[in-house]
Amino acid sequence: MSLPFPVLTPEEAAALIQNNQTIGFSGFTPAGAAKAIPKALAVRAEAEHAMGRPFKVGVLTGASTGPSLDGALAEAEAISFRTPYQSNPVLRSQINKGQVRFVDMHLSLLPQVARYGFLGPIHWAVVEACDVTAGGGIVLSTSVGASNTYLRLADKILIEINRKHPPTLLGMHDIFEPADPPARQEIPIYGVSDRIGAAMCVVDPKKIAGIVYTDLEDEAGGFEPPNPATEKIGQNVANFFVAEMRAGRIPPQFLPLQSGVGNVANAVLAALGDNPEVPNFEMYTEVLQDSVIPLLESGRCSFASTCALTLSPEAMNRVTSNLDFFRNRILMRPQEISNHPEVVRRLGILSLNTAIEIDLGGNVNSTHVMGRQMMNGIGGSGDFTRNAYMSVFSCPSTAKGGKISAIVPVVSHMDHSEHSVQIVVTEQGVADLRGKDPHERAQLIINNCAHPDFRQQLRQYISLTKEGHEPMSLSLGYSFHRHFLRNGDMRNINWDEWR
Ligand code: 0RQ
Repeated sequence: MSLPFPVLTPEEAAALIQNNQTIGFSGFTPAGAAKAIPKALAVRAEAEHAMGRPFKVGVLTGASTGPSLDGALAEAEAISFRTPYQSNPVLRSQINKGQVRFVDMHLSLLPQVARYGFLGPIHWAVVEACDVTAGGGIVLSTSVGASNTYLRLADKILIEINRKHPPTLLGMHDIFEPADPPARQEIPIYGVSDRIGAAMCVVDPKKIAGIVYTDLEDEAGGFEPPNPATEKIGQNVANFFVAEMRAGRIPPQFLPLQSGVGNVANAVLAALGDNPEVPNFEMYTEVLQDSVIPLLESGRCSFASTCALTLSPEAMNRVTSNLDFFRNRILMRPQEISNHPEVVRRLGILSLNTAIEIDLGGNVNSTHVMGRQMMNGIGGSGDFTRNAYMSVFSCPSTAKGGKISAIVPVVSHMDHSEHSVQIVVTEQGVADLRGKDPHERAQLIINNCAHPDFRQQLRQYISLTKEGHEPMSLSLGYSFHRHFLRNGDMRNINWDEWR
C-alpha cells in the first residue's frame, strides 16, 4: 500500500530546512542515524555559503553519529550547536577551536531536557525507520536514541525509510516516555527483559512532511583486536568479578552488565565471555557492539537491553538473518530508559566504563585531554557510574607510548567523582576503592594501577602534600600535566620547577 506522504529526494527534503533551525536527528552511535538527508543538507549549506549566505543548524542526536551526519555537516561548516555527544574528528576540532557550541550532557537527561524546553524549539525530527504506517506509526531501525522524543516535540518530521533494514525489526523496540513532573511515576522495569512500551513510535501523520527512501549501511567502524594491555585489563576485570562472586558480594546468578564503547570495552566483554567462572549473564546497556553477538548466540549472554545495535554490516547481517532468535534476546529502548538512573540502581548494574585519566582520589576524567581538548563526551558513563551496584573504570596505565601516565595527582577535568567511582582497573591490576579513605585510595591506585615508570613520582607527589584529609597540593596538583606540556613527557619531573 502506498503511503499518504510526499516521497522526496534527499535534496528536496534538505531544501525544507532553514538556516538557524534546530533538528533532532535519529542516531545513537552511527547505528540508526539519518544519513541521506544530512548529507544533502551539507551540500545545501555549502551552496548557500558559496553564495555568501549564512547556513548553520543546531544538531541534536542520541549520541555520536557517523560520517554522513556529523562528518558531512561538520565538513560543510553547517553546525552551530551540537549536543549531547560526538566522536567525529572534524567536528571535534571545530568544537575545540570554539567554532561549534557543544554541550556535553548525560545521555539519559537529554530527552527530558528537550521536553522541558531547555534547548529551545525543535523544528525538525529527521529519523531513520525500517517501516512507516499510513496512520503515523514509525518502526525505527537500529537504534532508538532520543528519536521518540524528537518525533513528538518537533514541528515537522522527515523520515528516511532505509530498505537495508527489514520491516520485520518490528518488535525489537520498546518505546516508553515518562510523564514530566509532577506527574512522573516509576519506570516499571523490574528485570532486564521487561517490555514496558510500544513496538513503534506514533506521530500525528499531518506532521510528516515527507519520506525519503534509502538503502544505506550503518556506518559503525570496526574495532582493533585486543592488544596485550586491553587483554590484561579484560582479564583483570573478569577475575575481579569472579572473586566478588566467590566472596558473596555479587549473587551467584550474577548481575546485569553495562559496558561502554571502544577497544577497552570490547576486550573486557570478550574476557568475561571467555571466563568459565563467570555465569551466563544479561546486559542492561546503551550500546551493543559486535562482541556481544556471538555471546548471545552461544547463550553466554542470555538477554541484552540496549539503546542501539552498533554493529558492523557483517554482524548486523547475522542478526537480520536470524531475527526470530534475536527478537527474543534483544530489546532496543530510548536512551532515557536504557540509561535511566532509577532502573540502573534497581537492577544492580555492574558498570564498566573507560577513562582518559584517573587521579589519586579516584576522580575520573573521561572527556578532556589536558583539561582542555574535548575527546568525545561523557556519553552514558555518568548515568551508569553514579547509580551502579559496582562502578568500574578501566584504561591502560599509560598513553602515547608511555609518555603520559593515566594515573595523575589530580585529573585535569572531572566527569566522575570519587563518590561514584568504586573500582579502578589498568593492565597493572585492580584498585578496589570501596570503603577506603583518601590516603588509602591513593596508595591502592599507585601500587596496583599506576605504571611502574610513574609510581615513584606519584609517591613523591604525596610526600610533598601537606597534612589533610586529601593528599592534595594546590601548587603541584597539575605538575604532571604542566611538565608534559613543556617537555612532551610526564616522566622525570623536577619538583622545584613547579612549586
Ligand atoms: O588517542 O586516537 O590518537 O590513538 O585517547 O584511547 O586507549 O584507544 O581507548 O577507544 O576506549 O577511548 C575515554 C576516549 C577511550 C572513550 C575514551 C588517547 C589515546 C587515543 C583513545 P589516538 P584508547 P578508547 C559509552 C559510554 C567517554 C564516554 C563513555 C570515551 C584515544 O572511551 O570517549 O564512556 N569515553 N561513554 O592515545 C592523552 C591521556 C589519554 C589519551 C587516552 N591520558 N592523555 N591522550 N588517550 N588516554 C559511549 C556512549 O555513551 C555512546
